[in-house]
Amino acid sequence: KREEEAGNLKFVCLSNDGIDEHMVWLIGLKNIFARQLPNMPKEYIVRLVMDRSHKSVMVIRGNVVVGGITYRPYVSQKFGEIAFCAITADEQVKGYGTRLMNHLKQHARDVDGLTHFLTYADNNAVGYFIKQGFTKEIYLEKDRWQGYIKDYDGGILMECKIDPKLPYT
Ligand code: 1VU
Repeated sequence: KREEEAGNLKFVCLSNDGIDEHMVWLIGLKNIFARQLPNMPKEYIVRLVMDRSHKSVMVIRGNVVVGGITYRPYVSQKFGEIAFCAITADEQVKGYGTRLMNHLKQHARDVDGLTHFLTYADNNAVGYFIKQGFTKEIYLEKDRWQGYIKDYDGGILMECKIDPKLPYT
């Protein structure tokens, strides 16, 4: 059974490109975010997940979305802003969140050319982000990100430097 599940697992990174199957996955991810991030307005989640300047890395088992991370790459500034991150309730704390973040780092570095991530982490998710290499200190020069990401007082701004060489996956 375990092998079957492992074989069925895939990680994809995509945005709203009009392909039916991608749309179904993005809607599934939007529903996970809406449930797991109850403080976020649902309309705001839909808008960003469906926005073509955002991308989503998703973990898919069978053909069902288990979780994902939606981010906006600022290619000229070489950093990405993570907007939402969640795993469906009954699959949390099984390592999917970690694997997802590793796929995100690999894709962001190798496809988008990014060097850093910034995110406003929920208080209760700070521990998870620290384990993924994020810090509360922001080392990135302010002129690279100021004005790109908006101030938001519902969370803690955190940063992660993407290793230039490490194989993440
Ligand atoms: O490696 P270890 O076993 O030592 O640690 C695990 C796990 O125990 C730990 N961890 C956490 N630590 C503190 N607080 C937490 N809330 C928390 N969650 C997990 O981190 C290590 C990795 O665990 P994992 O890879 O098994 O993590 P999950 O698959 O459970 O994914 C983590 C998240 C946070 C995504 C998942 O638990 C989740 O969806 N939680 C509810 C929604 C949420 O809080 N999302 C993040 C909000 S912040 C945001 O979206 C804006 C960016």
